[in-house]
Amino acid sequence: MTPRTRLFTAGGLLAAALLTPACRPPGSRAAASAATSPAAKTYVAPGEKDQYYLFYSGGHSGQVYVAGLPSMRHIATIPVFARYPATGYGYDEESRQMLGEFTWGDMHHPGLSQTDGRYDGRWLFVNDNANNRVARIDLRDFKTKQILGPIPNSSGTHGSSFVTENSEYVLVATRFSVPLPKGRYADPQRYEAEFNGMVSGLAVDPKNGTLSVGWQILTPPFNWDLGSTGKGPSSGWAFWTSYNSEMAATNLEANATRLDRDYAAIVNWRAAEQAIKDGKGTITGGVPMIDPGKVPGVMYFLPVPKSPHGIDTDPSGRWIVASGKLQPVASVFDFEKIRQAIDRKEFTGNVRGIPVLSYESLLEGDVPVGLGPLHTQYDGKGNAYTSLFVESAVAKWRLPPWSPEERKDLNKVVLDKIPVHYNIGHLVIGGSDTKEPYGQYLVAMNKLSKGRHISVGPAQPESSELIDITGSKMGMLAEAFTEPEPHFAQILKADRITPIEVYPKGENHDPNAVWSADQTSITRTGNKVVVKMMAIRSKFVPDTIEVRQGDEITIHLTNVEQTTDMLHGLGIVEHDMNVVVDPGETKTVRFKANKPGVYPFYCTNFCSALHQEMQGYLAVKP
Ligand code: K7E
Ligand code: CUA
Repeated sequence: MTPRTRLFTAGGLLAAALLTPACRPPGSRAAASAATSPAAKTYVAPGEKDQYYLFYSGGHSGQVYVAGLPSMRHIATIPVFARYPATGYGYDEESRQMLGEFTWGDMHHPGLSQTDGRYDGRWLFVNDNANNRVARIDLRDFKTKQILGPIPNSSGTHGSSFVTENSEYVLVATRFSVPLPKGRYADPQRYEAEFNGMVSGLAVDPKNGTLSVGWQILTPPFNWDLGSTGKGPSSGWAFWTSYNSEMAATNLEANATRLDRDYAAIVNWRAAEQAIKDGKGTITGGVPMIDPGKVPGVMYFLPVPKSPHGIDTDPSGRWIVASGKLQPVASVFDFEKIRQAIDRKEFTGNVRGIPVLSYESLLEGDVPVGLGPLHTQYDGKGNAYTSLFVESAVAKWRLPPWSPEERKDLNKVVLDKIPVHYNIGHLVIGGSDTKEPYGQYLVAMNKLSKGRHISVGPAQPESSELIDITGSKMGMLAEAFTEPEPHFAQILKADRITPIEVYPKGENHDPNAVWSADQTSITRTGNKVVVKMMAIRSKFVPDTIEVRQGDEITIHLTNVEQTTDMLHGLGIVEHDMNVVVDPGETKTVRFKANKPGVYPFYCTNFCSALHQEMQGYLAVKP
């Protein structure tokens, strides 16, 4: 069924329910056509599937959550920066090595890979603000494949993950500044002189998505905030806002709000790439770095409203919208004018040799959107949607060109406002950061839910609300509760990707994989014991492992199933160990048999009628 007929059918079912007299308050107007009721628009009947993926960040849980739209149902968790026993992530050798010494991450902004300015469905990149890392999830199997970092010279990788038009780079800017290279001590009193921020271009291998540090650009110690990449006329450029142009080191609440404006960075990333090729960088912390005060053409500063958060490029690539939390406006800049000013060298001054552009002459207009504007998204039909943190609302407004009359009073281009619950941070429209937004749904990601749910005690969830943006007025459709903390999200059309559900046996190149009982083995070399084990409904082979206390044990576990949804786990009692193997997958675990005794192991994924019988013993002789 096409989505339309599916919704219509669902609507028909709902209509029947809604028309039951008991469900309708006395005196209410006849129910609007059920097909257009909010419930019908989000109803995905049992057995039916959602139209879109919503990939939202799990904040300081370190994970990505996957929900379906329009149902808002949570479908999967993709562990990235923290252990996750549900999928055995962080227990096997490969994922343990990826996690390294860290047990958590603070994920903020997922970014989908792009080809020609459109989502290509290959990878999802995510950042870790706490431990300065960026990770790549492969959408072929929804698994984390790489964690890059801690990135050299980079502290607080909040201003990422912004993907360029053809996934040449994932761009990253630092929230914090530190003395460089990292590990060097300097008195925080000497912040302005000794501390620096950084913009990094992480190169993406076009074949397999592998990330590496391509180049870095040294910046003054401003606190870089959100950013976006260019397209069309702004192709090859990227933008970030910042706070703390005062370069204060303490009590930022007061000390970083003294001046009238902060700076946005306008970065020509193609010029940065070229400068490195031309040998204009210096190697710092092992990676090539450019000082933009000495290499002209790489970075410019544009004054923007005070304490801005988001800066978002529209789908045409011409309009750049920055919002200052402390001013009730969204400032619109015309990139074509910015480009002309740069070409004509129309600068009002410089900061550490980095040219400053003129706010007044480049501003297209300050749109009075409301209180506490943070982020802006686009529907591809000329409209912009800005989240209002203080006002707990989303404002819909129209991008330029504006008539002379509208220019006189830009209230005229503010078209609609809808309340959200409560204190919205990010908002997302599918494809807003591409050339072709889907323009059907907007998800408001609210920071507080304040008891709009049955009580769960003091630790309350966040709330996310689904808003219909197909009409002239926005329509509230549904609300879902999410764990801390969905900072940002990406929406992808479900039919854009076809993930695999079984790892084909032919693609398993692990030399320790075993596919039948006669290939399994237990081999001892000195005090090292290597077990090649297979899991199949409903047994482990071998199911008894005899070792001596102090032995180092390596288990290569292969799930020989080639059937979808047939997972097995291996949990070892009192050994803090659990791995899960998907069909056709081999994973390796390594541990020391420190304690004498007999320890049962068992399958942790309910796999069959005899799942409970899927168990064995690790026998450790003293
Ligand atoms: Cu929560 Cu983008 Cu990190 Cu805004 S951030 S609200
Ligand atoms: Cu295998 Cu349960």
